[in-house]
This record gives sequence, C-alpha cells and structure tokens, in this order.
Amino acid sequence: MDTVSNKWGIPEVLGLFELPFSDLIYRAQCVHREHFDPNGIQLSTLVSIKTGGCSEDCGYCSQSARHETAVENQPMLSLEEVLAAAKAARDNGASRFCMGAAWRGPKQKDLDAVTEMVRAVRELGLETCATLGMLKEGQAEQLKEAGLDYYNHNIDTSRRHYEEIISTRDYGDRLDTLSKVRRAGINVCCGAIVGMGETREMRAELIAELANQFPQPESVPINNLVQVEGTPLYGTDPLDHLEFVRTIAAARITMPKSFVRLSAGRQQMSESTQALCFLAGANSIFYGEKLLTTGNPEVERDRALLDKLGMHAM
Ligand code: SAM
Ligand code: DTB
Ligand code: SF4
Repeated sequence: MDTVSNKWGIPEVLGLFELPFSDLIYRAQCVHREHFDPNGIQLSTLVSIKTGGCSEDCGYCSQSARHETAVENQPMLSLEEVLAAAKAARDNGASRFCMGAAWRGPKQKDLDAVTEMVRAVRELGLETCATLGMLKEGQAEQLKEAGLDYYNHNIDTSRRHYEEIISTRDYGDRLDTLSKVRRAGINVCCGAIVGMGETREMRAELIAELANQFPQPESVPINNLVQVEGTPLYGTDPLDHLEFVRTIAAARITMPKSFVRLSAGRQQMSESTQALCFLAGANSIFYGEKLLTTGNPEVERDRALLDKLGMHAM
C-alpha cells in the first residue's frame, strides 16, 4: 500500500492473489487476528421485502423483468410479515437483518414503508441493513432518521467488466448512491460478485476499487455467482473455489477492519471451502434457508458447521 495516499495499487492487489496459497492465508489470518475475534462470526438473515419484476437488466439476477426465470413477482411484504421474519431470525440466533428489494430505486411511498420496517426491526435489537437500489437526494437521510445501520449497494464487478453485465446503469451511478449513503452517516455495505467470467486481474481491480474508497466500507459482501436458469450469466464457467478463497483473503488484507461477508454461493460450497473462507478472514455469513430468491444452507447444518469449527455467533 502507498502509505502517503493510503491507496492500494492494482498490481499490488494482484500480487496478493499470486502469493503461494499458504502465504496468502497466513497474511490474512495475521490481519484478521489484529482486528477481530478469529472464532467469532456474525449471522445475518436476509429477507426479500419485494421480489421480482425489476426494471434493471443485471445479467446475474433472477429478479430482472428482462429475464425469463422461475421467480414469481410479489408485491411488497407488509410490516407484520417483515416483523415476523425478523423475530424468527432473532430467535434462531441472527444479530443482523437485511431487507432487499427488487427496485432500480425506491419511490417515496416505498421508502415510507421501508422506514417503518427499519424502525420496527431495530426495536427488536437487531442490526439493520437495507438494499433498495439507487437513492435520490434526501432518501439516505430518511433511512438514517429511521435508524438504519447499514445500506448495501454493491459495485458488483470491476469498472472495466461492468458494461458486460449491466446496461441500465453505470459504475458512476453506483458510486453516486454510495456517496449519498456515506454523507448521510449510514455505514456502507459494499461488495461484489465473482464468478461472472471476469479475469483474476479484474478481481484485483474490484478489490482495489473497494479498498480505495475513503473511508473503507464497513461491510464487504463477497458473493460467488449463484447461476440462475434464464439469466444471461447462466452457464458461465464456475470460479475455482480456491480462487474464491483468495478473493476473500485479498479483501481481508486490504480492508482489515471491515466485516468481510461470505455471502451468496455457500450452498454450492463444501464445508472445507467455507472453513478456508473463515481462515482467510470472512467473519459473517447469511443465515437462514433462503437468500433473496435462491437457496442457502439449512440453519441446523450451519450450526453444526460452526460447532465443528469451534466458532461462535457474535
Ligand atoms: N435491487 C437492488 C440492487 O441491485 O442494488 C438491491 C437488491 S440486489 C438483488 C443486491 C445484490 O445481490 C446485487 O447487487 C448483487 O451483488 C447480489 N446478487 C443478485 N443476484 C445474485 C446472484 N445470482 N448471485 C450472487 N449475487 C447476486
Ligand atoms: C449481497 O451482497 N448479497 C445478498 C445481499 N447483498 C442483498 C444478495 C444475494 C442474492 C443471491 C441471489 C438470490 O437469492 O436471488
Ligand atoms: Fe434489479 Fe437489483 Fe436484480 Fe439488478 S440486482 S435486476 S437492480 S433486483
């Protein structure tokens, strides 16, 4: 890292990816142990508060109205439904609750409903996160007012690869919403998806892009593409699992104080790969049988895995 500018260069991040695997994991472990309890993991439950029918054309997404997938459109959940899901998540041991909506961005009446949800979920003692798409002037402030802890908005891929994946918005639109979130004083949750046909260099670029945000995002979800039939990215060559672990390690080393979240794609991973991700510095998972529209390991299986590894929820 350039200690004057505090910036990570792309060759430097690529250098991390190219380390012998043991050296990379050792570095990631050292950094992780400096800032976190290495055996603690945050359990986060995700609920889709509005599903399908999205006007955007993200090539990975089951919820775009432009792709023919098996996902059925559903109107926004009621406050009662969201609260019931949040209570169940808390009773199962989750400490964080993330609400996702298939919107390009929220309309004012949508946002009014979401702010009510945020208030109610927070009253249960859960950390709150929302991911609602692009925000207009003043909307982040309303979410902050309601007590929202984190806003999730991913850069998704490297700048150079972006237009291969999405055409209905650009990288600048993403960065613009992120700066609104930051200005409103909400913690930033910003990460990416890998396994979308990008090169290793592009993975290094996207890690550098995340790490060079100032301040760094407090929360960094790393998703492995869940391939959904009917989406343009269905059938892409899957990413080698050890390369996924390397991506987690690079995120941990470059963003030492951030929560690095092993996000989508866990259902397709062996327990050993997941254990390597924890060793590489991931300290949060999605917990509960469903992500937004796709599957996630069963709660009992995750509990058993954490037990086997001697890890505890935090
Ligand atoms: N519509 C909003 C947006 O796109 O910002 C919020 C919800 S969107 C589904 C949240 C994030 O989920 C996306 O930015 C993407 O990173 C991730 N995601 C969506 N579909 C995925 C898939 N099939 N595999 C992995 N991650 C996915
Ligand atoms: C994030 O980075 N991953 C989550 C959350 N933020 C909203 C979403 C994963 C979605 C996986 C595909 C699906 O279930 O539709
Ligand atoms: Fe819409 Fe978000 Fe899916 Fe893109 S990722 S199609 S914006 S729901």
